[in-house]
Amino acid sequence: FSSMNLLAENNISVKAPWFPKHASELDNCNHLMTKYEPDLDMNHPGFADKVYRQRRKEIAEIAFAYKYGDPIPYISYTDVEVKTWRSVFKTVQDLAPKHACAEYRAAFQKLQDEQIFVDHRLPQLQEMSDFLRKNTGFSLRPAAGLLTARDFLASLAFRIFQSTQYVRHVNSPYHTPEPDSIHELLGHMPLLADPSFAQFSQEIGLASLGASDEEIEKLSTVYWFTVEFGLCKEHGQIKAYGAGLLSSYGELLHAISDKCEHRAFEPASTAVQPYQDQEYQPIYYVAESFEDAKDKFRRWVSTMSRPFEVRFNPHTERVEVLDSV
Ligand code: NLE
Ligand code: FE2
Repeated sequence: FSSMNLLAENNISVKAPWFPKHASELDNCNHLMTKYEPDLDMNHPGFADKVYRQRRKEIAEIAFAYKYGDPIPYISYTDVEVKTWRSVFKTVQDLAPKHACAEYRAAFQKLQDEQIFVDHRLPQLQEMSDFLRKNTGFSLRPAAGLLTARDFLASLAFRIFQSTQYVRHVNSPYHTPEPDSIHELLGHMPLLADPSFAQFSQEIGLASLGASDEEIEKLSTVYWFTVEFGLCKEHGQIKAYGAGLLSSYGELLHAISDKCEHRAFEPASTAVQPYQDQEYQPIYYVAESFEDAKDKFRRWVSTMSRPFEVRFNPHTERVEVLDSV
């Protein structure tokens, strides 16, 4: 970095949108999208269920009150919530050996060995956070719901994953359009424990810091088609690594069927592919491997217009901004 200088905090030559420089500043990155809320959306399976809506409020309050450094509050899940967990957990246990990528299968096994993944209770976010920290340095903070792309991606730069803590409605266990703790736990957590995948996730996050709205849109689209709905090759076969597939029995089977289109992952074209988040995806992108996805992603990110570079210092949990011109 000899040709680069640390930028002063108020350097006027850089007109980038505000972004967090330290993990504690993620306390300001919790803006929600108002989509699919059980209170607002008549099609939400919880819309007519007062008890469910009250429960969602209670758990959301925990996330709103959370501050950097706090232990993640323990949730005592109800019998209905545990029943929902168990039915999804069983389908993943059945399908993952055949259809999930090797990195997922390995971490899933580890989580079972450590008794974090068992069918009779939901893992707590704090124990999951401890598990991730040991494996890849990722950790969790509770989120009240679907966050804006800018806030969500920023946290990844710090190897922090903002995770919901409420459970989907018992009437729709096998697919939900909104994130919930079952999606986070079964979909995201195993891969965040894989070093190569963790690195890829953090790189998307770092690329998002101070990016323009247009670039955020592209990065979140790449995130959507990789981290959420990605497929990859393994010994000539197509396997799932996307969290939205691994937490949804319905969509996983759809994604590997001939009812959808498979395209090769190319960041430049993937980034501009429109998508919807209500129903199963009609198009999935297939990566050769995480290593290959990272290489392609790095090459593509280097064509972005941001006039500075960032690097994460894990000792201080601080993002350092480097002038690259
Ligand atoms: N469709 C996923 C599931 O049912 O688990 C959730 C996707 C969240 C983006
Ligand atoms: Fe997700």
